[in-house]
Amino acid sequence: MKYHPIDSKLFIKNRKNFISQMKPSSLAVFNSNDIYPVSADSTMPFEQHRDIFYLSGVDQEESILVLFPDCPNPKHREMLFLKETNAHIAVWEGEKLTKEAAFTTSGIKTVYWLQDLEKIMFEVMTQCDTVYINTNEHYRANVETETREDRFTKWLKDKYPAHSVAKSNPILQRLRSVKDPIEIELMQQACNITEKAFRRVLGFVKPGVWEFEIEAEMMHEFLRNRSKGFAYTPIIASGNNANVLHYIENNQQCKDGDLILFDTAAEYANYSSDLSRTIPVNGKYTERQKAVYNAVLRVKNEATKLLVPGTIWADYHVEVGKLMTSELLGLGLLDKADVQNENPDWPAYKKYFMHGTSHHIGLDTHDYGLLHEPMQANMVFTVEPGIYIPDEGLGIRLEDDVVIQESGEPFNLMGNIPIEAEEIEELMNA
Ligand SMILES: [Mn+2]
Repeated sequence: MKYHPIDSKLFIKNRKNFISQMKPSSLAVFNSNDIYPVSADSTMPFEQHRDIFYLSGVDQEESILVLFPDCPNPKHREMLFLKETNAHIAVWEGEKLTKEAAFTTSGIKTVYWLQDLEKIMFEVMTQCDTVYINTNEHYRANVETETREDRFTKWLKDKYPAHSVAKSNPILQRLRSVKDPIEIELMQQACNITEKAFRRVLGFVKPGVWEFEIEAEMMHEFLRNRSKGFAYTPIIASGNNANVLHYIENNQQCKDGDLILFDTAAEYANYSSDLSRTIPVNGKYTERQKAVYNAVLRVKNEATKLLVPGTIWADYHVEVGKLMTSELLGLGLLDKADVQNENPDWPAYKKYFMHGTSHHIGLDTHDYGLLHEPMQANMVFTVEPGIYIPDEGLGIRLEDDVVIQESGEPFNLMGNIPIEAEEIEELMNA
C-alpha cells in the first residue's frame, strides 16, 4: 500500500457500531473482492471491497472477516481468515499480512489462515441461528459478474440451509454514510492531493495541448503523493466534449477559445475525492463564458447552504432546481413561458442541467447512504451543478466535497482549490 497506516481505532469503532445493530445469536461474514482477470495470466489491479475494508482495514485479496458477538468462545467473536504467508512465501508472492500485522491493522486478535476456514466455520455456524450476508443494494449498482462475496454466500446457504438470513447492507449504508473524524481527515488528504494536481494543470494548459497530456500531469501528481491514482475514470472534456456527460476518451486537442471541463480527482487510502472545474484553454474566459460560469458558481454556493441536518435529498433537488431556473432565465436560456408551461416531472431547467446536484462520497465515489432519510452531521456530499449548452459549444460544471455540520454551513474539504474565475485566470497567466 502506498498510503500511511490508518489508526486501528477507526476499524474497532466501525465493528462496534455494526455489532450493536446485529440480532441475538447471529454471525456476519464479509469477503474481499476477487482480483479480476484480463486474459492469459494478466489481471486488473486489486481493489478491496469497501465493506471489509471499512470493518477491518485489511486491504488484501482472499480475506474473510467473521463477526459473532454472542459466540460462547470469546476468541471467535471477531476473526480474520487470511492467505497464509511466511518468509519463504513472501519471496514468491510479495509481502502479505502476517498475523501480527493483521492485528496491528485491524485490532483483531484472532487471525487464522484460510485453510482453517471450513473447520472453524462449522464450529461457529452450529452455535448461531442467523447469518448476515452482504448483498449490494446501492441505488446505482449494476453488477453482471458474480463476486467473491456472492460465491461465498451461495456456498454458505448450500451448506447451512437451516439458518435464517439477514442483510448487512442496510446497516452498512447507514453507518458508512456518517463519517468518523479519522475518515474525514483521510478524505481531506485525498482532496489536498487533488488540489496539487489541479494547480499543476493550471500552469500547464495552453492552446494545442491534448486532453490526455492533462490526464498524465494529474496522474504524476497523484502518484508522487501516495495516491493509487484517479478515484474514478477521469473526464477531461474540451469544447463540446463537455456536453457528453460521461466523456472519458480524453483524446482530443484543446482549442484556443474553448473551455475544458475536468471531473478528475484522487483517491487516498481507498477514500475518494470528487472535483469538477472548468477552465479556459487560453487562460481567459470570454464574457459569455464568464456569465455562464458565474451562474453555475452562484447555484453551487446557494445549494451548499441547503446541506444541513434534517434536509431530505429529494426536497433539496427541488430547491436547487428553483435556483437553477432563475439563473437560466437571467442568461436568456429559458423564458417565462418555458417555465410556466413546464412539465413538473421534467422541469424546463433540465434541458441545460440534467443530472443530480449531490451524492454521498466516501470509500465509494457514489458512496453508501439511504437517500430517503434526513441528512445528518458528518455526512459528506458533493455539490455539483452544471450548465450544458451544446449550441454554444460549452459545458460548465463546478464541484466540491463538503461535510455537513451540526449547525451552520457545511465545511468545504475543497475550500482551498481555486474556483473564482478571476483567480483561475490569474494562476493560468502567472
Ligand atoms: Mn460527483
